[in-house]
Parts: sequence; C-alpha cells; structure tokens
Amino acid sequence: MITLYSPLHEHHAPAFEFFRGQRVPCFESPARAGFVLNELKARGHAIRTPTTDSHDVLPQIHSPRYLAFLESAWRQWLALDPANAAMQPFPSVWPVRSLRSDREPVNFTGKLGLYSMDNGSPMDGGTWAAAKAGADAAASAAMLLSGGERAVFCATRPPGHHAGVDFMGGYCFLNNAAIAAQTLRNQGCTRVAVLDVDYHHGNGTQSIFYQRADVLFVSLHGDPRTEYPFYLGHADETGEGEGAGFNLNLPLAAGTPSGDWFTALDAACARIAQHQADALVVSLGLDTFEGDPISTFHLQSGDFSRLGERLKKLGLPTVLVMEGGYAALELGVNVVNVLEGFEGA
Ligand code: SP5
Ligand code: ZN
Repeated sequence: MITLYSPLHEHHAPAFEFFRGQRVPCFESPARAGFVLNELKARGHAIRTPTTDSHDVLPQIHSPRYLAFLESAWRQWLALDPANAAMQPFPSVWPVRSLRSDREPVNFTGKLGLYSMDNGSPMDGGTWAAAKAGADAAASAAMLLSGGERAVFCATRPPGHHAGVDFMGGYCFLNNAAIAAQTLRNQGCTRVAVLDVDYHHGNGTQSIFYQRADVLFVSLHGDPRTEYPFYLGHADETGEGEGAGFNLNLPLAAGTPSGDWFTALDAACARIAQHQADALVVSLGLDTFEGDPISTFHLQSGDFSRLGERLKKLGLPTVLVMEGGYAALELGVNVVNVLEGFEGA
C-alpha cells in the first residue's frame, strides 16, 4: 500500500498545551510522524509525496471565513506584537449558547474563540502549512483510488477528525477524512463510508456529513459521557433530514476490553457493508492502544494487525488517514501493523 507523507508536518510543532492546569509538552508531536516514517521504511513500504492540491475541495468542507482565518492566523498574531513570535495563542472566550457566532469579531482572541471548540489545539507559524499538506495528502489519496489504487495511507499530522465546518479542536484544523470522502464523491463515487476508529468521537466528521445520505459516518469511541469530546458521539445521533439513518455511533465505556471493541468493529463493518459504498475512508486513530497516555482502551500491538484484516474484508477501495495515537514510541509499529494486516488479509 502506498503511503503519502509530507515533511511539512514538522513545521507544526507548538511547544506546549494545557493539561490539568499545567503547561505540558504537546502529546501531538512531530516525533509521532517520525516514528511512523521510520517503521514504514524499516518494513519496506513505498512512500510518496502528495501531488493533488486540496485548494478546490477545502471550501466544500470548511467555511470560507474559517479557511481565511486559519490561513492568516499566525500573521494576525504577529501583527499584534512581534514578541508574539515566541508565544502561543490560545482561545479564552467562546460563543456558547446565547452568544452570537454569526458576527466575526475584529479582535484576534475573539476570532480564535469563534473558530475553536476547545483550548486543546495549539498552533504556531507552521500550522497552516502542515494542515494544508495533510489535506493535500487526503485529496491525493482519493485521486489515487480513482486511478485504480486499492488502498492508500496518509501519514498525516496534525490529525483532522475533530475539526468541523468552521472550527478547530482536539489538535485538528482541517478535516482530512472529510476531504478524502468529498474528493471521492467529486471523482464519481456515489456512496462513501467513513469509519472512525480513533479513541475519541470524530465530532467534526459527523457534523460535516450529518445531513447527507451520500456519506455514511460510523464511529466507535469512548463514551462521550466520560470521554472527550463530551458533547457529541452518543448512540441516539443517527443523522438528520436526508442524512437520517446515515450516522452510526457505537460509544464504548472507558476501559472497554479489546474483545468488546472488536465486536463493535464487526457491527460498524456490517453497517458499512449494508451501505453498498463505492469507497471507504478510515479515520485511523491509534489511541485505542493499551499504552496510550490519554485514553483507556486496551488494544495490543498485535490487535492492530487484526484491525487491518477486518478493514480489508470490507472489499472496498480504502483511504486511511492517521488521526490520534500518543504512545509515540509504539505508534510506528501499530500503524504499520494495520497496513500489513490489510495487505496480508
Ligand atoms: C485527534 C485526537 O485524538 N485528539 C484528541 C484530543 C484530546 N484532547 C483532550 C484530552 C483530554 C485527556 N484527558 C485525559 C485524562 C487522562 N488521565
Ligand atoms: Zn483521539
């Protein structure tokens, strides 16, 4: 399976995030992709640079004002004070219920809050370039599928599945899985399925496709009653309008054993088979791993081979995009186990 990788991800390297009120090194680090790249090379996988520009598909997924903000955010931050070059912007005010989100503030902090779901998406001067390179990889992968490729993996960071039409969140800025799915639709696929196996619910992807029947969204994840992102991902969210019946959430209790996780995966795959999709996009989060520092599931490295085998059994042209997974040392092995499980099945 071809892997798409852009070194531009390295430029997204914010120094810290907030965790239990303290500044801590970002869990979502450049080293993550480095370990993945090393393992891919060590195990003889083909690596290519993305070739398709996602410029035209981006506004099909994200709002123009959000894209304009993201692209210019760092310049705006520096314009406030050159000393900001050494600082990280964080939102501190959000337009929650009863506040207006239709008016874009002039003030930078006002804009940042408007376009953020949390304070968990630190940015720096390389964030736009890295996120755009990830979106380009997602679009390129979809193009390779329409050229006849069976499966393509995007070794991207930052991840994407928490990013919605007009907001960042959970380390995510551009929704790579949605960009891949939309590109597949643009290329003539009638029905696409997105399967999200990250530990956290893919709230951004769900919300983007919630009213659409052409893109089925299926997710297994930590129960939002106790797990991030808390405000979406419940089983009663089944889609709306034309999208009614085209959203399936399979929330699992924190600490769920791997056997139960694979049972839920079977249910997810059964729904996807029923959709009669032309293509599959997998939001491949590896934070279901036993050793993940911020999650509570118990998958072992060998279980990721089994995941790859199960995905292959769907028999669909498949784009896999990397999402979370914060046990950086084991991330390469876990990712490549999925790919080789898929190839070997
Ligand atoms: C793409 C992705 O995986 N994003 C995840 C963002 C999670 N951000 C909030 C993490 C809060 C973790 N709390 C963990 C408590 C562990 N003791
Ligand atoms: Zn996650």
